[in-house]
Amino acid sequence: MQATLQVKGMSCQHCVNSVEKAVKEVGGSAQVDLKNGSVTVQFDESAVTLDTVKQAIEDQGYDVA
Ligand SMILES: [Cu+2]
Repeated sequence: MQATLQVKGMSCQHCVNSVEKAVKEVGGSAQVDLKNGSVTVQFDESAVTLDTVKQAIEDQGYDVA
């Protein structure tokens, strides 16, 4: 599944790396668009839920809309 999330608080490459790494750790992949403050995530729904992906991003200190 693919979803685009609005994520608040990302401001630099460090944030991009943190978010991408966090999503990777739960088994998905993420593409961050800093300009739009959005993150497009892709993951296998049979392995991980959207909530888990969101939580992984929030655990890094960002707000997921
Ligand atoms: Cu940053």
